[in-house]
Amino acid sequence: MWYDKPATVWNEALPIGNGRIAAMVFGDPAKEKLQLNESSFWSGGPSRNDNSDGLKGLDSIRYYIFNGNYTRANMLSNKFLTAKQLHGSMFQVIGNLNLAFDGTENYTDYYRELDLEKAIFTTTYKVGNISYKREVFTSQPDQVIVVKLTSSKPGSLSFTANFDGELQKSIQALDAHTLEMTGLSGTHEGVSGQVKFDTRAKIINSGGTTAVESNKIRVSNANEVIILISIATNFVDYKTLTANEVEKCSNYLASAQTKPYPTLLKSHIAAYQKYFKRVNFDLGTSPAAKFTTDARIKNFSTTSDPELVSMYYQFGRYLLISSSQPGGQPANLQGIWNGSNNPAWDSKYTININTEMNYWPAEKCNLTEMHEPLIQMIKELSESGKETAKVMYGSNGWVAHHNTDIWRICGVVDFADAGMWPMGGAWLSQHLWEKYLYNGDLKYLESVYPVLKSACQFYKDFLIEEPEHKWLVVSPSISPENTPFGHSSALSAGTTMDNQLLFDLFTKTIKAARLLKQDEALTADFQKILDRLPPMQVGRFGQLQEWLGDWDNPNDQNRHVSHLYGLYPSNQISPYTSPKLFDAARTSLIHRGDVSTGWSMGWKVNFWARLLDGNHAQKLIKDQLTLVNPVNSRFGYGSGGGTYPNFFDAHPPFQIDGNFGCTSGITEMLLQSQDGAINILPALPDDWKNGSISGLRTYGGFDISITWENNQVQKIIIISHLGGNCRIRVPNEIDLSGNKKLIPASGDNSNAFFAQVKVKDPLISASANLNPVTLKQTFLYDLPTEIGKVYTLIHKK
Ligand code: FUC
Repeated sequence: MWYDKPATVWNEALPIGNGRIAAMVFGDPAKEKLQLNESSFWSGGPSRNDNSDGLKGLDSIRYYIFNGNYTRANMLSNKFLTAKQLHGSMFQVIGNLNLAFDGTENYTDYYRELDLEKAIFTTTYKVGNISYKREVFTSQPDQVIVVKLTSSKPGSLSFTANFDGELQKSIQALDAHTLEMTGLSGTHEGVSGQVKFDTRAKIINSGGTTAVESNKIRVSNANEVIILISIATNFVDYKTLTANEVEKCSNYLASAQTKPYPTLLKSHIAAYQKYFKRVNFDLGTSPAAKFTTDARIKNFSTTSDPELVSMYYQFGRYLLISSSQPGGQPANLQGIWNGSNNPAWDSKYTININTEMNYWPAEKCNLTEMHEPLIQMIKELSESGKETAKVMYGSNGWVAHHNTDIWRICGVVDFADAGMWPMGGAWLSQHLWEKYLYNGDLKYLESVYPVLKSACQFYKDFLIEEPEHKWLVVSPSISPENTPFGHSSALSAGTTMDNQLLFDLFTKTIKAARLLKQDEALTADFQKILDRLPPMQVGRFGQLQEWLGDWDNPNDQNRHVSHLYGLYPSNQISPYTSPKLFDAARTSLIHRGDVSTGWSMGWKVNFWARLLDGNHAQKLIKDQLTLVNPVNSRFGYGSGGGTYPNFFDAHPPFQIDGNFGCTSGITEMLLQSQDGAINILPALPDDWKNGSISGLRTYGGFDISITWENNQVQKIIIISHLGGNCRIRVPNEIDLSGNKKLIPASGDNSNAFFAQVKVKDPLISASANLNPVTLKQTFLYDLPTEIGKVYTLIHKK
């Protein structure tokens, strides 16, 4: 990624981070700015938001929903269920480190880049005939941000360094080499800010002098300067703020400053590349690639620039490695990069799609370690949400609604039509099982099983019988942030997504219990619940119904496509085992349209990949890679989504889920493993004629590398980490290398990680016209594998 101008606004600056600390770097020759974040710096402090009046209203709300008085149900939900005071805290800003350079106004030969292979920001420029260079990276092993300033002529580095920040309490120069800023997070919704931070910049110069100028440091005539930035807070965990931020901050610095720059650099690159290098992706290049990244985004819809897709894909992996590291906080709505103390949607965790989307690439893009902070957050929510379940609904188990934050709030936020969705825990819990399908690790499964079980226990108590079919349904609830056609409120019972989520939750929990040989009697109860969930329904327009009633409007272009959760990320809808649902899902998606908010388009790339339509998936990538004015940060809920010059996804405003969603979708176009086999190039667009991708991970622990030419698979390399049958579906016939024959697949796949789900047959409206599902020819093979062995498959001669 490179540019020929410095960033003038935030959406042009480039992100670096190590999962805990991060910066947006602007690269202005005269006035460098590093806008700093730390992942635990949130407003307020440990707090809860359960409305304890819940039980006073629950029965009436349910009564009004079943009797079609949605207005009344909505009013009572807001009164008895919505949080009274706390709607979530805000992820906030540490401040800026500013470097003002002397005599740099008239520079030439400007260049700015973010090297995704090494996770290093670099800018170079000339003043007169002196060349200057700045390199910036965030070290994970050393927990500091490192800046290196060099120039071609000794003695030509002169600048002033200072900190500023809206939430600062003190700024001072501790000595002629060390700046310090301390601060406290903001008070929000009546909870006083309790997160304290300490940040320090250590300026190490060779040649020249340094001096304190009030609370700044002045560097004069240096040959080379290294600046180490350390940040720490008093955060220990979501209940505890007792760490000593000053000690932590100075310890990181003390340890880093004992190491020479090349050592810091080397360990940074090694730690980053351990993850990044697992996947290589090549779609070829084109003349379009010689332009700056912002120009390429601008030209993308009118030129052929396949390399921009592979770069955007790797940028998604870069962002996940940089914003989500074991032991830290999960990536929030903006990952870890936020420049405002009152950010959009508080930059918190929206768990009715956005947080889950952040982690869609984790396993399949071979970044399983990056998934860990989310798994940890789910464990914490299961503790916090247990009290919510008791206090609000008198139920066992745990529940979370549509948002959470660093304090792991689980109540209903905002207002009922958005927040009254007791399914956040059910969706997040899918990640617990999903991870197991990739790693096959029973010890891991055992560690998360109590969370799955407790999630089921909540619904065991909370589900009620719906009067018409006697199905068990969730009520009150919504289909995230969408209102049925003609209804006065979004509130309803038994929405399609809720039913699909519960189908998955109970199915997976029962499977886990069996594998772990636990809870036989309880899982028998769970099975009875499973049997009484509503089936999916196909409505009068041939669409997959979003609600229990046939209330969809074919002109509804809401950004959420919640009822297609069953298509992606779940695997309840398959062209092979449920073609009618497959067709109905496609009809629903066509009704929803393409262009939307950033994350919605990212989701649709995954949908079209699952619908095996590579050209339509590519169309959505084009829609998403539409350049959005970096100054435009106003909320948009319809069209207007796209990509900022710095490759960040524009909802608008910036929201990182779109980046991760699209990275996931591109993977789904090339490789899928949810439908009984490993499907190679299931949705390859006609345009991506030649290419290769290596190191992707599938269910059952296989690493897959694919090379294709003229849209045909040439070579597949499979590394088997768990052994077992490897069933593969390919668009053309293949053989084992060394002239060995592959066996055509027969019967069910013996590999349990690939077991297909059996959903109930859908109910289909008498007015629905379904379209036939025609599929391209594919070839299906079985390859028995052994742990640790590598297998090479090649195009059949
Ligand atoms: C949900 C979405 C919005 C936005 C917000 C953070 O409310 O409906 O589009 O992504 O989360």
